[in-house]
Amino acid sequence: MPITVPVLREGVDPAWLPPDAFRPLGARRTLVHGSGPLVDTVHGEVTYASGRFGGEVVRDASGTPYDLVLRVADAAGNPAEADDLGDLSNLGDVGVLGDLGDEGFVFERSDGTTRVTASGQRGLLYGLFHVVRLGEDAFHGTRNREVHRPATALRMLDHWDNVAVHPVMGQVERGYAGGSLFWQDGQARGELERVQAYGRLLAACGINAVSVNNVNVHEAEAHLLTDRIDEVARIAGALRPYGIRTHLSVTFAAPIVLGGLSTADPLDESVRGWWAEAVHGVYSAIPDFGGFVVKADSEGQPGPFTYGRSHADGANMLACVLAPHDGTVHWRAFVYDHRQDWRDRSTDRARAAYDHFAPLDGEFAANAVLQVKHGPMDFQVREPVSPVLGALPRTRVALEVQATQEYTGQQRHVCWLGPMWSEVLRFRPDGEQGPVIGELASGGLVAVSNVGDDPFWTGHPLAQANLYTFGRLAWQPDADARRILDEWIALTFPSAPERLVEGLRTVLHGSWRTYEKYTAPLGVGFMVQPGHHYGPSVDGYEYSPWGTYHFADRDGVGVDRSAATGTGYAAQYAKAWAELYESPDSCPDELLLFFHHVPYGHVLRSGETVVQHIYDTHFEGVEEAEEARRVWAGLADLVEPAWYARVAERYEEQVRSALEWRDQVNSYFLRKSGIPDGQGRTIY
Ligand code: GCW
Repeated sequence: MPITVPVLREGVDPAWLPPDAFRPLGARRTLVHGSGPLVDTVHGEVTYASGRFGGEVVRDASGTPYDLVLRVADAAGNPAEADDLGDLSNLGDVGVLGDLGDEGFVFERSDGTTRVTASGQRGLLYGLFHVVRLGEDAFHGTRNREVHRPATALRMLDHWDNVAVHPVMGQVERGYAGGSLFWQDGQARGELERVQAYGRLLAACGINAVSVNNVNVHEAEAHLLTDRIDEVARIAGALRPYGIRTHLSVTFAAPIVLGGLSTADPLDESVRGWWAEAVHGVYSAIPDFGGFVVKADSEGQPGPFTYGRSHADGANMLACVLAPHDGTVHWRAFVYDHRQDWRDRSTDRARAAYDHFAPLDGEFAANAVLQVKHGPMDFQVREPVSPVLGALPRTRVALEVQATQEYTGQQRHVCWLGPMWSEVLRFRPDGEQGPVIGELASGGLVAVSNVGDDPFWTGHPLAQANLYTFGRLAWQPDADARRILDEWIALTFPSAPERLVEGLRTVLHGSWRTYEKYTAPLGVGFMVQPGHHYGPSVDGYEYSPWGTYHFADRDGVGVDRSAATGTGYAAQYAKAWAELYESPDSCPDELLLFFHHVPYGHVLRSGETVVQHIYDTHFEGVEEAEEARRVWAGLADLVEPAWYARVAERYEEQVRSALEWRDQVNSYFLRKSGIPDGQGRTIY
């Protein structure tokens, strides 16, 4: 039976799956071949599109020709059932299908027929969305066989959603798109059609896993693991038809909080027994459950340190009870001292994850994944790539990025993060040789979701591009981010005139660098308002316990992280990078203040002094934001009014906020340094 494609309530934006994106497919005659629940999903999608655009869907191979054949075949290239598809000779190559795995597919076109052949049902689903992405191009000419398969098996979104509204963090911690898609009034939503539609959007960009609750696990969320697992099961049921496995964040103290035990010591037999029992319950309710996400010994969350145990002990205990069920534990590496004394210059938060985890390489179980933030601090607009990602060759490592724009404009500013993520994924920890991060992240790619129950999903409609880009980069980490953006534009705005396509590219392509220009300079980070992290406050975190300092004084600014005179962080990299970062002369400009404390008159590699660079980029950043606002205004006639208006309204706020950033940062450095702007512009 085909599934029923989820229908969005009036006013909810279809994002990158507007009905028109299915027009080319929906006008054709399609054979869907194979069986199983995800084939039913594919069948449902084609039925829906055909019903809308006058095509036809056929389930049994009878009669030819077809415009499109979507089929699941076995590893030998044979269709799942004997039939007379008549074109198997052209599949031939046994090896290819054998390598496809459950998620890959072969795409080809000859003799007027387009064929997607997968060896697993998930592959068929991704093949279907490949056809949707190609649009009319999928149905013309001849195409040699292309093999598509994801670089990594786990492409995940973590939701920091609270079940009950948190007094400080609200419903979604660091969420800028309304309430939770999953939880409302302290429980799982009764109506889950939108969750299913979310799964559909995610499948269309290649995401296959979702964690449904905050890694800061409060009382209500803790119970999801045991007595409230049926609520999670309902959500999992809504995501499953689109090939998405559900994961849960759990508290390390669960045996105490939920089980009434006196300890959560990972080496204690009763603790292990309690977890095994709990996990058994989870899999009884959700047989394809993905696993746990754990934030332990971090920002107040409990962890193995309490019992004098290592993080490998903690992760492995959970891995062990999950293993019989094919589950995975995602253990976060975000462990640092958040109660630091700002007077203490010997402690460097940037060092913490490496210092904690590098020595544990080789100790983690096969189904334990170490989940590492892309930078050593915390999702700043510019950070070096975390040295942890290259330091544990015998550990499965996952890369974690933030699609939610906590430090990058909170979905009030346009900040397309594709170029930043690409830079991280292409980074070679060993220098010239060796694998890139995109290859090293064998444990998967994870983004903190930027989605909520807002009608546009992401608050700022243009932030949809971040979610889409993440999914596609997770599938293919070396893909060109700009090509992904073009795909997003083509899907979101089918048959968009060139002026719209160009306008969207213009406002998105450079938006990350624009944001960087008017906020914290040269990799120094933070300078945000404490707590909510929106808007400028240059000294907001300067005397805080969070380990986030810039050390500006009358002579200079920046953090000395060199091995020779600083915290030694630079030495956590392999030789090539360690040497490059060690000296202010070779350190890349954009990271200079992350690695060095330099005088304001220090001349950058660009030839400009540090203070003049700060002034110039802050003026430029505001000009670029104003220019983007102007470009957007010129697209008013081409974009649906509500969409247009939401973006236009956010541009007003972005420009206001950028000005505030510019003037506070520039005034601060003028007052500290006493060095006037070389161009004589007004600084307050
Ligand atoms: O970026 C910081 C956020 C916290 C978050 C933490 C983390 C969920 O400010 O809100 O907590 O990172 O990644 O655990």
